[in-house]
Amino acid sequence: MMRTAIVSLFPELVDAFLSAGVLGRAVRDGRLECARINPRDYAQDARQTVDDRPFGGGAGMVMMVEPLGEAVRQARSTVPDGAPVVFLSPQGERFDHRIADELAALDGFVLVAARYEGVDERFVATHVDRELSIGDYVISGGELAALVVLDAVARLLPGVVGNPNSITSESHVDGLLDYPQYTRPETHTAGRTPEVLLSGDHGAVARWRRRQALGRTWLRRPDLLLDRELGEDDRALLASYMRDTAKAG
Ligand code: 9D3
Repeated sequence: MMRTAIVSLFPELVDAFLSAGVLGRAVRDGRLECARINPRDYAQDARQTVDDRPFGGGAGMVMMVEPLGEAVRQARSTVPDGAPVVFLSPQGERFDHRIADELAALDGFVLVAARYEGVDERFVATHVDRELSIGDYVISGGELAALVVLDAVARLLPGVVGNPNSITSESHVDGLLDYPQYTRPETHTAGRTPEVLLSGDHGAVARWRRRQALGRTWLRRPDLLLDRELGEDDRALLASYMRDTAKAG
């Protein structure tokens, strides 16, 4: 069982994702636990203030160190000793499959989602072990980012995604994009299903899929091929795809 916690001013946003689909089942099956902690509950004044104006001036508000820090202290009491505190922030290291693997190997962690224009840097200095971003664009708060991380990690936990093969052949696990998929009907005005998929020749299907995965990765995400060494079979499949693409192009 992995024990996590999310610190957020909008626990109801988190709840929706934790009750549906793969994450919901992981929680119901007892493979994942996620406590929700609201910094508002740790505000120090009667008005429950969690943000204030930035020293030095400027637009927007900054989350105060004390409510956030107390919320993290509470969150840490719900996860195993030594579990890291992960702060979702545009200044963080870019989240990817490798980091998801690292987090999935732990017995728990705390995710901190911020709102407003940022948090008091002293909170980061004293409570945060790791800072993660989900990409180079601006979103309105850390909740979506925390849920992206939690979803990607939960899928890697044993038993969470039913068929273990659907994990190993999945995009980015072996560093390639997915091959194209088809279901009924065989023929549609938008096109016919490739004959090989209807042939019943499992070896031919596997080779076609691998060739498509390699070819699409080469066309759409060549960066993914640059930092990996292809085996002899993969090189032949990709060369064949490239020849066909040159002919068709
Ligand atoms: C970068 C923009 N900031 C300076 C003008 C203000 C700001 C806007 C929105 C600061 C934080 C946020 C809220 N974003 C996150 O909390 C966040 C985030 C993101 O915006 N992009 C990618 N990954 C992440 S992780 C958390």
